[in-house]
Amino acid sequence: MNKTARPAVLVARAVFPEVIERLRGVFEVEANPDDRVWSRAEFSTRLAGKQGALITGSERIDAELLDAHPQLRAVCNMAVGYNNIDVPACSARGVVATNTPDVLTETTADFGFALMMATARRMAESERFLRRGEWTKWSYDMFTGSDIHGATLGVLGMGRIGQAIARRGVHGFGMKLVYHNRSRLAPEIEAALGARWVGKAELLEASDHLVLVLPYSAESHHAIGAAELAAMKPSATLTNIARGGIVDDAALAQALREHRIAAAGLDVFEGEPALNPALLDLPNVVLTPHIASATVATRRAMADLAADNLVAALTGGTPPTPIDPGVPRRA
Ligand code: 8YV
Repeated sequence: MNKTARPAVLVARAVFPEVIERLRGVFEVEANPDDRVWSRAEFSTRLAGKQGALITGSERIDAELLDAHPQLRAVCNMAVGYNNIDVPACSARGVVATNTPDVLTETTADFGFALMMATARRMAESERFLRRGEWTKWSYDMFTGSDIHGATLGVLGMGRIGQAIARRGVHGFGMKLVYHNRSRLAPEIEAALGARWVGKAELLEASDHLVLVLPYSAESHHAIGAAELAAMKPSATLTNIARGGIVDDAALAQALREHRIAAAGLDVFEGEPALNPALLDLPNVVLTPHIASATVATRRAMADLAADNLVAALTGGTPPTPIDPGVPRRA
């Protein structure tokens, strides 16, 4: 292929150098080695003349941006969640939008389970206490938490990651499982997990440990707010590894302060990387910076899959993981 005819692509955030090198073998690549989070205006300026973009959750793709860049043919997200992409707007314009499902399922489930356990067993709070030099004696009730084994695990959003967390709870820790999802699991999967589908109200009431794994959308915005928190057991924990905005963080901070639930584990926040300062002052919340998929192997697999999608989309191939498989391509 004539070098000047190679498609031009933008890689919006820093990523494994090997992945950039591979893309340079196929495309003219503009990368972001300093990993600055570009403003929307700068992102748009850099998209000029690009046929494709490898993006992350930090970059928003909407109708206005697509209309400003009619040459754009593919946006490949290095994430399974795609609430940063207006998929119908892409499909309507023949722009292929892709995400990275499957490759992060088990890693993200490991983290969700670990965060739930850290929350229930007060690991972060007790570690801070120890580091402050406050550990002077054993006490029968020092950092007593709640059990995971034998407890009732509640899962809101029973997709791939929800099911992987459920497997850990049921098969590894003998937990009972209740879940709520728009569509029920196939009967054989429900049977294998001993899973009970319940309405959202019953899920809130029954869960000892409630884990949120649903996609963010207008419908799931503040799915957990003051009323939902009030319906939970005072001994319950809440873990959010899905998206900020699914939980009303201000209402959660208040519920934690008033011990209306026991504790929370949060990997995602409304308006992240900023977070509600009220959360920082609370002892009974474990806070992590959106790292549920962050193992070296999984981040590499996500980057490789995003690159596979970009290469296929712009070289006449079939992208492995399109979000909307039916989209006719922009010429
Ligand atoms: C990403 C995620 O790290 O895949 C997702 O949906 O939330 C994370 O795995 C993050 O979105 C960066 O793009």
